[in-house]
Amino acid sequence: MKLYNSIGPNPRVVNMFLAEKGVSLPKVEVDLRAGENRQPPYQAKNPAGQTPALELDDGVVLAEILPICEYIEEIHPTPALIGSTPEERAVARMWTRRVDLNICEPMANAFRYSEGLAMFKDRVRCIPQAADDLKTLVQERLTWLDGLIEGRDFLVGDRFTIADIHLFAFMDFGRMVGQPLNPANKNIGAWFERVGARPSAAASA
Ligand SMILES: N[C@@H](CCC(=O)N[C@@H](CS)C(=O)NCC(=O)O)C(=O)O
Repeated sequence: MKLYNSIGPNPRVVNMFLAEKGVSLPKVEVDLRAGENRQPPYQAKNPAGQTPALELDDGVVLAEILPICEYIEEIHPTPALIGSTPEERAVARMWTRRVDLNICEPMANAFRYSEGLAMFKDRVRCIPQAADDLKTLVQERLTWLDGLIEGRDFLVGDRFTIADIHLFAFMDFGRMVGQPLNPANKNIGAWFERVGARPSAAASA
């Protein structure tokens, strides 16, 4: 098994997930800036032309970070980062989907359409005029989340999960590329510090 890895928040999610599991995998570095991911032979492995991808020993290639993490959780169930019961897993998946759809995806698109435009304009359809609205939408959703996590250590109560990893990796990226944390969101600020202090955050940076 090997991980096609690169810079960027998506590979970081998988790397942080692996670090929390105490699992290390052979890695092949893909040069995103040079566009290696958008050409053969990498594109034959992941037709979406994105990283990361996990190649299994039988040659099957998994792309998309959430299925990759689900697979890792199944073969390395402890510590559970999705859950140990059907209910725990469903709750973690619910929060992961909330942060993905409401925050991570619009944040990534806002980056592609603004600070990342020079890199992305010839790769994907870019909508520069949407960038500011997407950034505002992300901040609105983070403020919504700030209220929801009042009194909690992590997104799913006192349990550290994939939802925390997903949101942390994107927010840590966003703050470096024109989407800073809003200091008024005190709960999110404290949560960000708490997750950032985990050894897996440094190990995956
Ligand atoms: N939905 C994909 C997103 C993957 C993605 O956007 N990866 C970025 C790196 S963070 C990438 O490959 N960017 C370069 C490009 O799209 O050319 C996933 O879940 O893995």
